[in-house]
Amino acid sequence: MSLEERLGSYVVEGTKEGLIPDLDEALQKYSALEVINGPLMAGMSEVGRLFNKNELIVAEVLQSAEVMKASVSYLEPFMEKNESSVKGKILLATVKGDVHDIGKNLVEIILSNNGYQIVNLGIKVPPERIIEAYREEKADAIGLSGLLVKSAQQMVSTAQDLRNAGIDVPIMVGGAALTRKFTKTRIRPEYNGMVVYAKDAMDGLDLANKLMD
Ligand code: B1M
Repeated sequence: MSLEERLGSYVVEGTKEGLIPDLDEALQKYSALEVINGPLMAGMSEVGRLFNKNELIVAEVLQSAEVMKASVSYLEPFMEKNESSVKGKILLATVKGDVHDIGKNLVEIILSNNGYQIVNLGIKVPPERIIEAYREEKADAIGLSGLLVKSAQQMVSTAQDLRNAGIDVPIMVGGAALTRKFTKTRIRPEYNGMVVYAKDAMDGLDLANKLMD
């Protein structure tokens, strides 16, 4: 198996045996983010495909998620850092009803390595908690993540609740359940401030830089 195939297979198999030496080898060829977005994400996509076909059970997907998380935290110190000044404070949350947090945590790493102060509210975060945190933290923007189809709808109601609470700072949304079109046609009309869709963590950084300019 090639190095790239091995890295994907650690995620698919949910095993960490041999992972670290292979991550070290990968860092000789690729940047930390390329390793995540390339072979590790390919492994995660395969996990999603197998899970869909009932060839993996939730417990196995959890093991895969553990390998992905361990890899991201091993790679984090190797990621580019640009900490010249604090560019803004962003609240991040996986929306109510959704436990998926690997993507959101990757967004946190990328943004905090690039000058943003992040308040990570965790998973299954109800709108009331986001509103409370916004008031406590006086954040410049709010980031919502969600991977389930029902999470896309949850983002619509979260945007409504934020609007009804008088909040209008920019909202950035992301996660596999969403599309640019859904964001534009379903979330944006429900909010008084700007709503932007990020397809991945780097896109999220570009958008945050534009929003905070
Ligand atoms: Co779940 N799960 N899962 N799961 N899981 C999916 C999402 C699914 C597509 C799998 C499938 O069926 N093929 C499916 C959703 C179906 C649907 O609604 N359409 C699914 C399901 C059904 C479920 C359960 C219902 C299963 C069950 O219990 N029967 C259950 C739901 C529980 C709940 O939330 N209430 C469940 C549970 C789990 C685990 C706990 C086992 C585990 C999560 C562990 C964890 O996150 N701590 C898990 C996993 C790992 C997955 C898959 C396999 C991988 C997700 C992942 O981590 N990807 C996933 C299938 C898939 O996506 N291929 C699946 C890697 C991550 C880096 O990517 O999060 O997309 P992602 O983030 C990307 C971008 O989306 C973007 O940036 C990141 C990349 O740079 N991004 C943002 C994300 N958030 C952003 C926010 C931003 C900006 C960009 O700004 C704020």
